[in-house]
Amino acid sequence: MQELGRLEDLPQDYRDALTKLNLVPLWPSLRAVLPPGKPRPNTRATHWPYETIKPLLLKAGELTPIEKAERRVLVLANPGHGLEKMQASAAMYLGMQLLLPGEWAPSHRHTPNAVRMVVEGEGAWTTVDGEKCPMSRGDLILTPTGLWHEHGHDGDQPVVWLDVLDLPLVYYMEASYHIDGPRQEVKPGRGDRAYARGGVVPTPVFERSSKAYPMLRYPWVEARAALEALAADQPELEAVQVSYVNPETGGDAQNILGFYALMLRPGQTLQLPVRSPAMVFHLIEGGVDVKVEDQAFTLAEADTCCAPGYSAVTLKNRQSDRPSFVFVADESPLHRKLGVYENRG
Ligand code: GTQ
Repeated sequence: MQELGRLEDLPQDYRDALTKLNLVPLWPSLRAVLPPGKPRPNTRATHWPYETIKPLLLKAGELTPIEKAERRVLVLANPGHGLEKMQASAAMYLGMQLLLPGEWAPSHRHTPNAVRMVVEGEGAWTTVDGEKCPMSRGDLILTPTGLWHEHGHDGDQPVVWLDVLDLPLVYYMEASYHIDGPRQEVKPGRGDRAYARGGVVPTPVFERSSKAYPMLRYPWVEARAALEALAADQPELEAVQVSYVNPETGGDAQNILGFYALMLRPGQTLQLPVRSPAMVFHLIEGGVDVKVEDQAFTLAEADTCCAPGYSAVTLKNRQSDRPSFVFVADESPLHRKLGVYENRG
């Protein structure tokens, strides 16, 4: 590959003349912005063990009242991007959020899409667009772009959940903002009940729902049962995985990030294809070894890790007698829509 000229090769007066006119020579930076063969991601494979986060999150509960936080979150920041950027990957943001009994995180709406994966505790709820969604371990709750959402807690133990947002992308697009609102009135109707069974959807007098987001809560009991049924039906199937989809369209549940649940059979080792989108893994149940290129992590329950795009990822169930269950988030919908999606096998 041809060595290109460096900035230092140019006379200083020429460089100064360019700078004054807001001009930049391309060739000294060409290889950096178009590296050979594959991207050079800033995203680093990173592991955030829950046992290290939890005491600090509970401490935040003592140090900072909810009124002073609005959202009491410790952000899982990727050191490869710089911690202050608060990003797990190019497009994904991760945060662990704590809500204490009786607390309320007031209603707002914003342009980035969010989902919540409930980590522990019972009795909390998120009201999204007037629909009150109970939060139980492993449940996935969507708060898509523009929809009002607030969190409350009627239980007696701390509740923790993982927030996954496309905030870094929307912020980069200079399209990120929020609006505060009044407490929502809870409306009748629950998408998780109306769409409780796969394969059939509500069709009152032959009309289907035109809602962009007809289902806002995906109960873990249903996703887990779907994985168990799939594994039993197809004993030869290697990747026992389901996607969280919009039940009206069959398309991705949200526009930018994709969400999946994966079951690793007892003792199974699963090699994932090398694909362009970055990925996040959060362990719902079991114990899993994760290898990302030459880095290795052991995920305990409630641990989270990320892998950059274009990397070889292998997952291994550490349990030989029981399955393990992993929640996966990735940037596939974004890559596919933009036409840059790649699967290199
Ligand atoms: O719960 O609405 O982690 O607005 C970051 C921004 C959570 C939320 C985050 C948010 C929220």
